[in-house]
Amino acid sequence: MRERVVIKWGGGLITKKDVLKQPRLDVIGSLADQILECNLLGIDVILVHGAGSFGHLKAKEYRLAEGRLNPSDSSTLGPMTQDEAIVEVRKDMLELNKHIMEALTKRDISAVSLPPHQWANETGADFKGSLEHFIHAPKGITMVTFGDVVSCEGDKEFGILSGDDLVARIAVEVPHVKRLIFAIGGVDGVLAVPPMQAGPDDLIEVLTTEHVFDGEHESAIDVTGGIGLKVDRGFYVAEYGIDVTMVNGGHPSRVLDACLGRVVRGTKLHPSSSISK
Ligand code: IP8
Repeated sequence: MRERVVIKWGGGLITKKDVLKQPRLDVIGSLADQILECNLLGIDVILVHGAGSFGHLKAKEYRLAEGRLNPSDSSTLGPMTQDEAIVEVRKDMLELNKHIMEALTKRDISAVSLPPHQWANETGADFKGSLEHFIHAPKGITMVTFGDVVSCEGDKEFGILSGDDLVARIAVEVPHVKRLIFAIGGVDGVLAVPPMQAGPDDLIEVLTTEHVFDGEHESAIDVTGGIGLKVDRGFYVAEYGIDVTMVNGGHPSRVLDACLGRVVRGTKLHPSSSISK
């Protein structure tokens, strides 16, 4: 059986996060080159991408992560209803996903996209939905999915399923996954101090659960959990003996090195205990 890696492309890496629906096509192209390299070296990739400005801005405006609001709260939102906003955010995410699928197919990478609103429900690390298509993906096929608006049980009705939750279940439940790589934008990994104050020595190269790190989260933009959620889900995965590394995706060769298990500038997550997969 070929080795598998799960890669999360952060939304802040592949889009301009503060400008509505602006993809970084050059970055997406270079990251797609690294997936091709992985395939040529005999590694199958499961790719999960974040939302960036294709998801978070409207999801924030219409408070989609909170689920269905009562009528008095929803009258304070923008001109659309929450239902219209769900349709728009799903459409926008499909548009971002299309850019990614185009970059992959342009490089002759055979890729299949599985939008979560079609197969997943509930939010958080124990979201529901069968991973059979990921498990049974034929050799050489890159399976792709992404953060999305999904249905939820009960009064909540809907919520935001983050790509960070998707990678956690996928890495643990799909057999033969050796590594999980978070390719993030703007930083080399997890930093000990806020990015604006950080120098090269402030990168935490090996992160343990005891570490104090700068978990600055752009809650004005993000509806999901920022670096803190990645670290949390990363430790969950690392406990199953899977290598988890965060690298600066602005240096695509680091993503490839991390996928191959080479020593790379970034943050490796060191679990406190281990569970067999
Ligand atoms: O960027 C969020 O996914 P993430 C998905 O992976 C939406 O956390 C639609 C905001």
